[in-house]
Amino acid sequence: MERTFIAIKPDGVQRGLISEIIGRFEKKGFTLVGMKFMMVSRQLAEQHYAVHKERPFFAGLVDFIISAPVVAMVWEGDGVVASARKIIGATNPLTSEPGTIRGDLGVSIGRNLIHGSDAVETAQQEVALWFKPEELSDWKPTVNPWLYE
Ligand code: DAT
Ligand code: MG
Repeated sequence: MERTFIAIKPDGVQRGLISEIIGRFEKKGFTLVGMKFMMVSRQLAEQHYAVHKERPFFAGLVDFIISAPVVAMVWEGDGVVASARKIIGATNPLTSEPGTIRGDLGVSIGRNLIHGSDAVETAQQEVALWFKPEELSDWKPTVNPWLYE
């Protein structure tokens, strides 16, 4: 089944929003298959955001991501990559729709609370970058027949 990489950024952790954010994915019906609370090394942050390395905000973004712990997670479910992006909302919280995580909880682009992989292929790369295979649990919630026909 499809998997995506989700990370609660340092602002979400510092603001006490971990349970609020995790709860949205849990209540939706997606399955948590990996999670760790961690300080991110500069090397990992630079690798994760390598696609943005020429952008003017890159240095500040990396400094921000390593400034406090993050909650790194892998979530599983049918269509989870695109659905998680919808749950997260547009990059700038001021324009994210109400009802999304960023739209409900944030006010600025550099403090937008959460990362989510943007495509199935990116998700596979990010899961592999952040997690060893043995850190992921293959399990099927007993509630699944009530979520999937
Ligand atoms: P997203 O996180 O929605 O996938 P992105 O991949 O374009 O957005 O950018 C990665 C992160 O970089 C984003 O979550 C916040 C930061 N960022 C993006 N554009 C920015 C900008 N113009 N100024 C400051 N930070 C920015
Ligand atoms: Mg992105």
